[in-house]
Amino acid sequence: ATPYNHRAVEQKWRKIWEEHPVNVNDGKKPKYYCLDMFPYPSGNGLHVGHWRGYVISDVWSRYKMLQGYYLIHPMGWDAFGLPAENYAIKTGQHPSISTAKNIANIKRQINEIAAIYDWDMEVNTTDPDFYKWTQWIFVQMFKKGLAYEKEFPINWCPSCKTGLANEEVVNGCCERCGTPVTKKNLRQWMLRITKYAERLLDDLDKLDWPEKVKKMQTDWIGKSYGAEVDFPVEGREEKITVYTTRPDTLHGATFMVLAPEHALAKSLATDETREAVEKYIFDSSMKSNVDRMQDKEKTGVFTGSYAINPLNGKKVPIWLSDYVLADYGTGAIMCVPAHDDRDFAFATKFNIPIIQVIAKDGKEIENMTEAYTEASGVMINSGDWNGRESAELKKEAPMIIEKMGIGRKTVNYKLRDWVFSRQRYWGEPIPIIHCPHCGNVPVPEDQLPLRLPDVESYEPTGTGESPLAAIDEWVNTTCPCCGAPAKRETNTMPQWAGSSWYFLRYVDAHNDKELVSKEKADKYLPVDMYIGGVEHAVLHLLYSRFYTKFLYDIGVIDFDEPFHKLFNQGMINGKNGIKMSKSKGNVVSPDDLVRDYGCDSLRMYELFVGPPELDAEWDDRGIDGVYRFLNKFWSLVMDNKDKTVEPTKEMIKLRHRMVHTITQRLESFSLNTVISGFMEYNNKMIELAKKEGIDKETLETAVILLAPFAPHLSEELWQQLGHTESVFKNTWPEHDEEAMKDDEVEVPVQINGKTKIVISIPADISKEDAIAKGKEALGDKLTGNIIKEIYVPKKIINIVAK
Ligand code: ANZ
Ligand code: ZN
Repeated sequence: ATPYNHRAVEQKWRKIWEEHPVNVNDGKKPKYYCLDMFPYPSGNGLHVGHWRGYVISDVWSRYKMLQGYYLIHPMGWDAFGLPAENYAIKTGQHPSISTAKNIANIKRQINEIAAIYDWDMEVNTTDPDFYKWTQWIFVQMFKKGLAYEKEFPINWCPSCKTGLANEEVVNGCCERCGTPVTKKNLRQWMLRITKYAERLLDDLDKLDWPEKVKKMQTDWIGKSYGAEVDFPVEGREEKITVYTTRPDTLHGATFMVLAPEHALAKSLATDETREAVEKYIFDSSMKSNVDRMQDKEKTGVFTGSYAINPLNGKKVPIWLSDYVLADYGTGAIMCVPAHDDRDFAFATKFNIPIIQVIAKDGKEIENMTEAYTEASGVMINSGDWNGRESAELKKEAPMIIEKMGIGRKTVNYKLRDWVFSRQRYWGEPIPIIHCPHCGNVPVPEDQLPLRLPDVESYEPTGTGESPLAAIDEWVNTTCPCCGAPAKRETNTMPQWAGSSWYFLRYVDAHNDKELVSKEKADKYLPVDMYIGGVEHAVLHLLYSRFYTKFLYDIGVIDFDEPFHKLFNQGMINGKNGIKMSKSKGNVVSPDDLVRDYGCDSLRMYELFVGPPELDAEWDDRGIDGVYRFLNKFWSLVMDNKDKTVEPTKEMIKLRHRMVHTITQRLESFSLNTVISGFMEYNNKMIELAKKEGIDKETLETAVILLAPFAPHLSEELWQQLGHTESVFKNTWPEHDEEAMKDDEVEVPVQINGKTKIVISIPADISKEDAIAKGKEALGDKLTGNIIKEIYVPKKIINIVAK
């Protein structure tokens, strides 16, 4: 028969699919929306690691198609952002030109995967027809009071020369370039994501997401329950309010610490402390939050003032220290060194008394060497709270404090409002006009998109203004409200803006009246399965959920969670587990592998390298094994397709077992074992074909099962089996439990040729198992030394003994 020629087969079917798409919407099928995290079109193209996620999503998509769904499987480009802009700075080429080039190349590479993307749905975040709606959403948020301006010290990357959101700071460094982040006082646009904190937290319950990702979001939102307590300041009118999650320890508060930025910080200084206090405040202003939170030698300064513990009237010194953050809680804390690690370190360093208020194992510790941080044990040194359980009191104390009028019960979130402006060029202009009379006025909706103008120089100014600020004719405009001369906002949006809602646009990508029509949104949204890297567990996924909830609230869509199910694939690394990157010189390009082995082999090898949710190391040589499998399967089908073989029980059993195994592994996303399953069953089929032949239905079933994985080869073999329609017009095979069962046969068990008992055993049982069952049935009838054991398959078990 004709040998497998991957090039000819793949070329042939690409062409046929182009002319006759296999994923058609007949208006009757239910929809299934399978989404890939869309790529950033960088100049480096795709490597085999990028393929992995796209292959996984395509296999899943084709499987869903075979289950009878109309598939929504779009692709687009997340194309604003720093790399394109940095490239423009280096080469003087407009980012739109390099971006278009990169997109063309990556699109070519993506097409090599043979994923059934619907390119009619393609979006590009830098396309004015797209970012018109990114700006429109911003205007709606502005109108609802969710977008606001604020001047405050933000995270600043001195290398990228732009402000960053908290989410973009990783271990104190810029997420993009790794430069340590500093602080800069800048006027910013902010999005009030904190207003959605509660819903973002609660609704995680609705989602079929990996627990790990849910936990990361939960921690990021960081809800905590506690109390605010008002401490009077000695000799002053004002009180200082602290936030604590451990009001049970109130009797153990021996000092108080304020963030250096606290409104009262400066004024608490006395003549003796003023110089030191002011110096400390200035030094702290230069440090980033992350630096301040990291575990290191505590620093601080005594203000010279005292607060009064409202519970027991004790005087406590007020310090400033940068381990207290200005923008969390109230920016002031009561310090209980006996029960908090940071307070303990601080008190030890500055010789502040430590008072234990919770007994550990029923005792007061003699010389504390570390804080006892658990809320478990009996209260001591705590006035009339003595003897109570700390865990209980922790819950009850907020109410007690409230009743006493010295504080109140509160809830706090770690989540901060989202710093939404960037002082860079290559992003969506923020559609706001600053009018001296009317204040901030949004660009009227019928004037959107507000197009990004061309500039001569892309260089960030470093002054905290974007390069747009240098274009007078763009900046100077008139107020849409009163007509007075006014100025445009010159900051641009962060890269996350477009990716926060792009998945909604795909299903109505050409609509110039609405972001998405109600009709299409109802029919095709939300996303059923979202596939992408775990690195987006917080940023992108949190922002998308926020945008979706907002658009739900203003009636654009009628669901409030964007992604029902989420799958995170692991990374593919180069040899020795080193991340694939151009700079490391270990990038494997899919192009050569596709040429030498074919797309189908590479698709299957991408899955074969290991469990899809785990990182895997790439080794080109492994693809041979998959290639060999496809060749063997090809020959099996080609050699047997024209023989008329009546299906035997054996063949039927094998077919149902194969369907069962493959489906079960696919359903549980164990895609690597699906591939090894195919290899095993292929060998079994080959063996059977040699012995008694193989029936057509079994071959056909195997071809359908393989179709999501090796679509070209499956189409060809399906045709070779005599069909004229695409293999994807089939429905996914189902298995029958009964048919999977082994046949039982009755066999006599003999001792020295005399039948002692008759037992029932599986027809295809091994010799060893049959003998074992026979001996077991004989029990103590069997005596003497066993000389010989005989099993004539399906006929007789005979034990010869003396
Ligand atoms: C007294 C106390 C006693 C505390 C004790 C802890 C243990 P989470 O869970 O993170 O909300 N805190 C409050 N505001 C702070 C700020 N702006 N910067 C740094 N630390 C701050 O933790 C809240 C706890 O962290 C609060 O409870 C407070 O210290 C501290 F045995 O108050 B605690
Ligand atoms: Zn005006």
